[in-house]
Formats: sequence, structure tokens, C-alpha cells
Amino acid sequence: MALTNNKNVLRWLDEMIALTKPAHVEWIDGSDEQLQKLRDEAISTGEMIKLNQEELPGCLYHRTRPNDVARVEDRTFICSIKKEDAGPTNNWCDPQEMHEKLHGMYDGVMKGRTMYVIPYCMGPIGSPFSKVGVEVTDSIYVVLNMDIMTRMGADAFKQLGDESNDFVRGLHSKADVDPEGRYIVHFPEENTICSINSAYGGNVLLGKKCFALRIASYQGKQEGWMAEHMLILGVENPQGEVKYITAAFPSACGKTNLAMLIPPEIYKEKGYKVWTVGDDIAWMRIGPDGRLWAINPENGFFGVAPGTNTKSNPNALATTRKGTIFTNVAINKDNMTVWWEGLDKNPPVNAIEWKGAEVNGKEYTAEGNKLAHPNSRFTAPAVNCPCLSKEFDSPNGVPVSAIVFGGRRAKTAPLVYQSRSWQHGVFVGSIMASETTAAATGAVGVVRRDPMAMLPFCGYHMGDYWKHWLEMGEKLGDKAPKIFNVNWFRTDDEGHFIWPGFGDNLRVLMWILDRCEGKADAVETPIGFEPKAEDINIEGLDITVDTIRDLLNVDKDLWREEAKGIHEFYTKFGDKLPKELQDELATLEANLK
Ligand code: GTP
Ligand code: SPV
Ligand code: MN
Repeated sequence: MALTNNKNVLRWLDEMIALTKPAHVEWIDGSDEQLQKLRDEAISTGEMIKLNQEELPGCLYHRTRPNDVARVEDRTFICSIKKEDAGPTNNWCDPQEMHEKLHGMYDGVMKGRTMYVIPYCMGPIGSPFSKVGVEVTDSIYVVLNMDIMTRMGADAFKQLGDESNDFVRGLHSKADVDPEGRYIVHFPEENTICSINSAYGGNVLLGKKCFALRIASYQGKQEGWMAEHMLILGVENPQGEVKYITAAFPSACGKTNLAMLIPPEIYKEKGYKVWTVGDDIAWMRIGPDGRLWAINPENGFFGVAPGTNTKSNPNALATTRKGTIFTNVAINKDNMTVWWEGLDKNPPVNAIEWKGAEVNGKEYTAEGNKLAHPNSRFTAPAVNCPCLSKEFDSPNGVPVSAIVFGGRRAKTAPLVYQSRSWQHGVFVGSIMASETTAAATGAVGVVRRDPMAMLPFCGYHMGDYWKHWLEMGEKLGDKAPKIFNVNWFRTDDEGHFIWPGFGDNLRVLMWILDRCEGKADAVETPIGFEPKAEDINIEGLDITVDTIRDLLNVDKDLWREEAKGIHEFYTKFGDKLPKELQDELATLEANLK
């Protein structure tokens, strides 16, 4: 039975049914009973594997095809009506042409299969920030993941109402999981997403990157708000006041880890606490008080498994101990628990590696083979998170004091610096560069420009996106958050990370918050304001002030090279490059003379 009377939804759904020709249509109301039936069915077909229900209650395992383990940027399209609206950083195709091509591929694709109709809400039900989507899919894995990642079910239709046409249409079919026929396509002007031939996270959980970033960034531009690839965290001081920071790092560069950090002992003792609001996406609006307010549109964490352990991120690990779906990690066959590289030093002997082969874990890892795929992930409910902010469900979100950019840079970027103004901050975001990771298919470890960590996620012309940032700054005026840049990934000559990172990153956040409150000094460098080395608290660490000084060093030769790279990058944007950013680049070059 239909869960809504909304004619716009029903009309679109009729079209999708006529196109894909499923044997059955099932509306997902989100009830426990329905979800349990789907879990049982997926277990019986082998799509999902039941894990040890005593150690990992409610947890399931899923393995994707080896050719389908990450986002596919070269097969991701922004099909705006005009090519120039997609800009030089997106793949573009004429919408008509793409619709025709996809039509042929979707025609009858669900024959003999069930179509699941998933209503979902991005953001808390009832929040003015929130937006509704409907995803139709032939994958139970998608239904079970969307249940964790979004507010899924009948309530989403209540949020939409019976008349509204403001919902994002998402059509997904795993089809034959054929990489040659894999397409992740967005029609921003039509509020529509089409995904085919994949069954992997970011390609198929259409509420996440496709809606909450690519479509939402376009909507934000139209409607005067921002959709960003950012974590949101709160730092509570001993007086109980909480200040919020958002941070944009590229995929697999530390957002989940920073969002859930555990304060170093010296801060814990004094009563500092860190609260997680979000680990991947922030939607931000100017509130009635003129400040910038952020919500996390998601309801769970789709986090990188490798490297997560009791030391690096105990909160994330705790979050995954129940009701979690693990994708492409390794299984310990003896007790049906999960394992990944960096969990501990004891790979299971009777391991099932991520592709499904039974291997001796110890020997296997010794060969340099990975038991878990480097982009293996957990899908875990936010409510499990021990440090979840009490503002997580707040309809108004949280006020943002600081915006932090960052990436993986072995040499150039210092540990932290502050922009001189919002405009300079937008420049700092626009010149972000980072070594690529396993989160997308393609080479790993190659430095590429990734402005605001949005290169794969901006649903329109990046030049217009920067203009939108500048306009938001004008509207915010002196209430604008301060903008910073961090780099946890500087390496020494042997390639080891110099900065301890993880929980100790709070030491850097403390300087950032002190700057926001006018309580810390800074020194001016060619690239912006930096802390005095003594102002980064190193109590309890076995590194010296001199190391901090090294980490803060701005190597002018490297930065002159960097400026050349920025020039080259900027030329792509032609006359869409805001003049303000051109001016900032000229200032940087002058400062480096
Ligand atoms: P997406 O979910 O892909 O958007 O990624 P993310 O930004 O949330 O990345 P995540 O926090 O999962 O970090 C991914 C990798 O970065 C893991 O291998 C971590 O161990 C590593 N990492 C995170 N924080 C730090 C840090 O402070 N220092 C170092 N050296 N590594 C870190
Ligand atoms: C990322 O790649 O930035 C992710 C994972 O957060 S995915 O949802 O697959 O995009
Ligand atoms: Mn991400």
C-alpha cells in the first residue's frame, strides 16, 4: 500500500515502475518488523552474512564485487542543461542525451526483482534545514544502509506533505554490477539522481554524496545556504560552554577521527570534552541571530574501517559494536567477528579476506596483501556513538565558531594557520590539495587540488561555488566564523608522520578556539596567521617546541612552486574565477617575494 497521497511522488513512481518493470513493489515504512524480514531474506540469499550476535548484536556483513569498492569519479556526471553550469571539474553530458542512454539501460532492469521504495529525510524530522528524498532500488543492502544513514520511513512523507514537489528523486539499480555500464548521474535542475551498475556505498546510498552534497550544493546556491563535505564537532570547556567547529578534509583524511576525538589526558583532567554532531556532511544556514548554524543531515556514520582501533578512535569502534553493517572488511571465521588492518596486531588465523577467500591471516598480511579492503567501511547508527552531541537532533543545528580546512600534505602545508579574513579563508579553501586515497577508484597518494574537499561533490561550476562562499561571507559580516587550515600529515625524511595526530589534534583546535575568542596571539607569515610555537600545548607529548616550530615552518621555495600550481589550476575556471581569489593569489605571490 502506498505510504503517501502525494501525487508528485506517485506520478514519478509510476514512471519508474513502467520503466524498470519490477515483479513486486514494496514501500519501506521503516518498521522493525519489515526491516527484520528484509534482513532475514538477505541472509538467506547470502547477500548479507550474520555476524556473532553475542559480540556484535544486530551486526551484518556484506561483500561487494571486487570491481565495485569505491566511488567512481570518472563515471559520475552532472547533467545540467548548460555545460558551463557543470564547470571544468565535473563530467558533463547533455541531459536529454543522458536520459535516453539511461532509459535503455533501466528498461526492464528490475524484471523478476522487487523494487523497494525508500522515503527518507536528510536532517531531523521537523527541522527547517531538512529535505526529503525518495530512493527506489532493487537492493536490500541499500535499504538496510539507508535505514542507518537517514531518517527513513513513513515520517519522511510527513515532512514532505501531500502537495509538495520538493523532493529528490533517486533511481538505483544494481543491474549486473557491470563496471562498463556504471553511471552515477545527477540532474540538478530536475532534482533527480540515477545510479546504475554499482552496489557500493557512495554510489548507491543516494541520500549521501549524491543528494546531501551534489544536489544539495546546487540547492544551497539557489536558496542561500551551504552543503559541505564537513564534520561538525563541539568542544566543551570546564565551565560547560560548548563551541562548535566544522572541518572539511578530503575523503579518508580524518573527518571521522577528528569528529570523535578523545581529549589528551591533560585536557580531560581539566574537564574538556568533545561532542560529535557529524562526521562527513554539514548543511549550514544563516540563523535569525546572523550567525552560521550547521546540522548534520545524516543519521549514521559510513566510516573507513582500516586504522580504526582502541587507541586511534575508540568512540568509532564502540559505535560499531551493535546494529552495524560492515562492508569489505575481513571475517574471523572461528567466531564470526570482524577484523581490518590497524584494528590490532593479531589478524585472525582462520580469516576470510574481503574478496571471500579463506586464508591464514598471519601469512596473508605478511605478504603485504590486505585482509580488509583499504576502503572497507562500517555503517553505524549515530545513536551508538558514546560522544554523540545532545544537539544531534536539534532542529536548529549548532552555531559555528570556526571552519577548518585540511588535507594530506607531506611537506608544504604547516600544522595550522589562520586566514586573514573570510575572503582570504575562501582562497585558503580553494587552494586545498591533498594526496588521493582509496575512497575513490584511481591512483592513491597523488597530490591533487581538492577545493574545500568538494572536488568530487560540487554539483555545479566550482567558480560559481566560490562566488557563493564569498557572498555568504558578505551576508555573515563580522558574525562569520573564522577560517583555518590544518595538516596532520607532514612527514620526516623517512616518511613518518611528525605530528602525533588523532586525540592530540585537540591541542591545535584549542589554539583555533582561543583565536576565535581573541585569547591567543599569532604571528604573520606569507600565507596567514600562525601560532607562536610555544602556544601549541605539548604537555604530555614526547615532542619539543622545536618540532612544533618545524611543523609550522613555511618553506618559501615550496610555496612559490605551490603558487605556480594554483595559477595553473585557476586558469581552468576562466572568467568564472572570482576576482577576489585572483587578488588573494597576487597577495600570496607578493608575500613570497
Ligand atoms: P571519508 O569518510 O572518506 O569522507 O573520510 P574521513 O575524512 O572521515 O576519514 P577518516 O577519519 O576515516 O580517516 C581515514 C584515515 O586517516 C585513517 O586511515 C586514519 O587512521 C587516518 N587519520 C585520521 N586522523 C589522523 C591523524 O590525525 N593523523 C594521522 N597520521 N592519520 C590520521
Ligand atoms: C567519501 O568518499 O568521502 C565517503 C565515502 O565519505 S562514500 O560515501 O563512499 O563517498
Ligand atoms: Mn566523505
